[in-house]
Amino acid sequence: MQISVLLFVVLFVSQACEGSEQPQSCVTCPEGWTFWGSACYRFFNNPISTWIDAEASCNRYSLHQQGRRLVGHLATITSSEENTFVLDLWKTIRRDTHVWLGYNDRETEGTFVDVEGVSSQFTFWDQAEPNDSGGEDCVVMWNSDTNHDNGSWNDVPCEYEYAFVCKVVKPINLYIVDCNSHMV
Ligand SMILES: [Ca+2]
Ligand SMILES: [Ca+2]
Ligand SMILES: [Ca+2]
Repeated sequence: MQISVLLFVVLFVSQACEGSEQPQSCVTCPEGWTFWGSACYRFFNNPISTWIDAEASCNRYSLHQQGRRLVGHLATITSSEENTFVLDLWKTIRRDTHVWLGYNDRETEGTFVDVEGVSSQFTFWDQAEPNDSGGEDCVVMWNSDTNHDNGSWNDVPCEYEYAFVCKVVKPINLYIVDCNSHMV
């Protein structure tokens, strides 16, 4: 675990920047991660995991910078554009039918929140979801014939094992570097 965290940090700071004239923001992500908005995203499906284990896996990736530790989490999605980005990225990698997102209603039935306890301003529930069918407290993006693979959301049992998508928020203003020196 220690090694993977260190590797992640090294990869972050070793990315080459575009252009070479002046110090600038680096907006690239480590190999295997994809930058969008102000975060890096990566899908995992080996092994597939329960919601809890998937979140723990995402937590292993973090960036230490200027006294702050930016920890990875299961991806939260706050806009239609972000949902489309995640869906498209997922489709380029593998056609899993379900992928864990960073929301659950384990604390208060019917109130879906992220690990910080915050509700998303954006939701994209599939028709008749969330339905807590038989006790469903964790959220997936799913592709099915009925939703025409549109990446809508469903609540499902947290102990099911699925692929998952991690997100490390990466404020650009924390990451101004001299691109010629490649030093933070
Ligand atoms: Ca419940
Ligand atoms: Ca529920
Ligand atoms: Ca459901």
